[in-house]
Amino acid sequence: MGNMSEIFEIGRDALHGIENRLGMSRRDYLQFCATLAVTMGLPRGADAAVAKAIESAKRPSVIWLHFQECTGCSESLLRAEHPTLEKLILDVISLDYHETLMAASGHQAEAARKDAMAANKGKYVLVVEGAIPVKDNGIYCKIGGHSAIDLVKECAADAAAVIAIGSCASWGGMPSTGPNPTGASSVADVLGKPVVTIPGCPPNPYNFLATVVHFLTFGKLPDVDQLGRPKFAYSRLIHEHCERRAHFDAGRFAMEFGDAGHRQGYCLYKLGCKGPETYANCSTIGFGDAGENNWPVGCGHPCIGCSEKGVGFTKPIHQVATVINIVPPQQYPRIVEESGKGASFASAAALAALAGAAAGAAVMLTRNLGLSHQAEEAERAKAAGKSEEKSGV
Ligand code: FSX
Ligand code: SF4
Ligand code: F3S
Repeated sequence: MGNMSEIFEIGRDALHGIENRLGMSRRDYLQFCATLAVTMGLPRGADAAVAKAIESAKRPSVIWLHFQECTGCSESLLRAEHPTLEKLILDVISLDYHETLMAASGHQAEAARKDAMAANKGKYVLVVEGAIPVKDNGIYCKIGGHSAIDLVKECAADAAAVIAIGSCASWGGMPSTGPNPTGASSVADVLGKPVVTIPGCPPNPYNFLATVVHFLTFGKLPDVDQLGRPKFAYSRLIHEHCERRAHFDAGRFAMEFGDAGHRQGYCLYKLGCKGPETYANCSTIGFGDAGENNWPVGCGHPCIGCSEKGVGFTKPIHQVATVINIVPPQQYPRIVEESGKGASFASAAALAALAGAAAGAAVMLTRNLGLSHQAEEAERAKAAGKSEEKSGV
């Protein structure tokens, strides 16, 4: 924990208030604030500021719109395994309009949206979940008689901040998969201005919560990259922090689901893992508070790049990824020396390093991965031929 004196300045009464509100102990609450501060990449001591902000800041009014999507974003926030996450989300924001959660329907629901917008003009946060169909004047998604295009423009006009949650709202996501018959588009494209995006299908709830808490703590949204993604969560490739990375560097790959390599937790690159071209923190923070390794690759499935525009729902799931950034593998020790298996990744790295500069090495490595794959295929064909000979087929 960071700056204890600042934390105690928050005051016991205030913390008791939090304990009652959230039904969690002071220790758990402070630990939670520390986790959020770490998720945001904030320096030591910032957990105190986070705790103070959550305790004292007025809950921002949030208007949450749903368009073309599966509601997985809301589900992932509210069905989180961590019992306090849902409580905290509903405690730090005032969710004044959310079509799938509110009890009101029809005219009452419309009135709730208008009232919340009027009462919090210029101060509310607009969260958009789902893509917006723009083809044929937006007739493919209408709520209360209004097209998604009109609704998002109306609600964004007086918002203090707009957050696109999930890949659908961030860049079109699954509904925009070719041939994209409805013209599913991102919030930024429809509004014609950048917005904060939290892609992922669904995104990690902590990334949303950390973004909102940043807004509460510092009065502004976090720094974002050129795609509007908070840098604290999306500035690293999944591949950079993957627990299977050592296997990648050592050239040990699962070749088929259920084969020996797959069962031993080898790298899933050759099964199409898009970790090498997907920017997200899935490999470091995991999902659902259900323990370590609770993320796609941790569960044995290749990352499909669900958060990355141009990768998720665009590239075939089992097509091998483009390796766009390589930390020179010669920095990593070999794990195991296997002979007679064709060029390993590490030996390719050594050759590439001898051949020239790091950039050239990256190209060589990518190329040699293919060669390594071919060599392995040849080995397998040879082995299969031998066993056929043995069995007299
Ligand atoms: Fe679903 Fe959200 Fe995917 Fe989309 O998440 S989990 S289809 S990103 O908008 O509800
Ligand atoms: Fe992990 Fe995928 Fe990279 Fe392999 S390719 S190290 S499984 S992110
Ligand atoms: Fe999605 Fe890949 Fe993360 S599939 S959840 S970006 S590991």
